[in-house]
Amino acid sequence: MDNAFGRVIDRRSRAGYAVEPTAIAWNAVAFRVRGSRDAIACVPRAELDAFLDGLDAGRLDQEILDFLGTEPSGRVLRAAGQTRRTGLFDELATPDAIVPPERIPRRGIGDHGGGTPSVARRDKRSRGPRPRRLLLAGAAAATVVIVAGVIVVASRGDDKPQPVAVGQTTSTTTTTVPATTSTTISAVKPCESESRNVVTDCSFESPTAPTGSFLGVGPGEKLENWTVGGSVDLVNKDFAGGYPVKSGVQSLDLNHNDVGSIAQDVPTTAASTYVLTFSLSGYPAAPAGCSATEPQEVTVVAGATTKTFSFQPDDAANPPGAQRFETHSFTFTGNPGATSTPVEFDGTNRGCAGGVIDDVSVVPQ
Ligand SMILES: [Ca+2]
Repeated sequence: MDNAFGRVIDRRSRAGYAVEPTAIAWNAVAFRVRGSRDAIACVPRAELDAFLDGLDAGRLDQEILDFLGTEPSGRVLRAAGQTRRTGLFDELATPDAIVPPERIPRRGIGDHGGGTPSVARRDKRSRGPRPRRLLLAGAAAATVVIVAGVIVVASRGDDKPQPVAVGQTTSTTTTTVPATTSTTISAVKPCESESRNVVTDCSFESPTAPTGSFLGVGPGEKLENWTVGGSVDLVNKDFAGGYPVKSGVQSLDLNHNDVGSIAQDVPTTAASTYVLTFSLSGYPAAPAGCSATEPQEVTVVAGATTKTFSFQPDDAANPPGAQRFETHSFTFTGNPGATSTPVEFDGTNRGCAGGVIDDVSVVPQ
């Protein structure tokens, strides 16, 4: 990717230290700095390009190496209020510490690393030693490109929640696929190999979530051709030791920290019949480490047709994310008098996890 977000994702190795993102929010990015010791560099969105340019050009080397050369002194990044200027910290309290509170109405996936207790420990009024500020020449002129959304990335090794269920299904076709693990995920994306498929970004492979983690995308933001409502997560197949992904390396969880939805207009011929197909899975609630609910339900709207689907995860799966996918299909009619029809997926589970979908296709019947 050629935007700031793509630049953020890259791991950067410098002489004596390396930098990689550990948490990305719409307002700021927290980078893990690994050298003679670990540290955190927090960069507000408007200073991202200047920070990365300075990093790549070596202008920040001395300052960062000096910081790594000092003993940790309790400079903990624990609240969004600390993200307004680029700074160096000794540690990051929780993955979502940099997210403004209005973006986290309840515990979200980004919290997994710390679990509820650590979230409880997060106290925005806490005051510790001030962070070391990094001097960024030209920061004010830096861009505002952003990222494909209000993004929240969890750090590696986080847990992930989810649930699911037993439920009535109104699909006209339901196929149960054997349990999928990260080692058996298909590299072939069926939705992409179907040349008649009119859905763009059908396998949720872009933008790229960090390996072993996920990206949260916020309300009103675009996910390639999908428009996001609420908040959702693009999740890598290796998250939490293995996460439900049908094909490629990512799937979409219709809940980041509350219900989320995605929608796109697909080109259709008026009054023609189309078949919408997608695969549904979910993460069991118990190991989620957050307020996940079961079963997981997803409502799909295509033109004038609305269907609700439910998924019951295997609570005994090991790892918990080794879940099957169930493939559902139903028919709908292209918008009369129009050349496109809106297709929307709505997660309805509250808490911090929802239905997991992958491989969406819409083809003429
Ligand atoms: Ca995929």
